[in-house]
Amino acid sequence: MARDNPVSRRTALKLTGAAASTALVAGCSSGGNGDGNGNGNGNGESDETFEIEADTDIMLKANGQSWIGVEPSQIADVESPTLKLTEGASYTIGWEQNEAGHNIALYNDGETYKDKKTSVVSSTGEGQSLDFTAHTDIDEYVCVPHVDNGMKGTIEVTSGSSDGSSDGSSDNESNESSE
Ligand SMILES: [Cu+2]
Repeated sequence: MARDNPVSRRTALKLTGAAASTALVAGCSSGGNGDGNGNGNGNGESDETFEIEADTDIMLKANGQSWIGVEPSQIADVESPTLKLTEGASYTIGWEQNEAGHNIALYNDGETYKDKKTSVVSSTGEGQSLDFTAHTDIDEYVCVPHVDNGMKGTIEVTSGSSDGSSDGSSDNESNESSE
């Protein structure tokens, strides 16, 4: 009977509207709400794209045969996060070397981009990283031995303003949340 009550129907509509706009706001700010965003429990890649500021150290760890984001905080615990970078900006990408048998490389169309790859490690260790300048030819970060098993993530490089300093004005607030 409660279903036929017009008041509760209107309340339901109002609630739905509120929920919808909350979702919109959350979508716009691209996951920067403090303590991580809880996906990444094992069912394939996230659809979300993470815009990474210039000069960021991007850190990953190996999880069997996939990558898990570690830093910056916006990618923490996300499985194989899609990284959106700005053309011409500098970045570092690395992994914690928490398992043996992996490396990290940047790919262009299935091949190593400008020799940007580390050697495959035979033990755990201190981590490996690559410094690079974002270029539209870069389309993936991978572990070469396990790329076919899913140990790869997408890199999207977008051209910023051509005079270099394009960061700082975009809408990525709040990745400085604690730890
Ligand atoms: Cu691997």
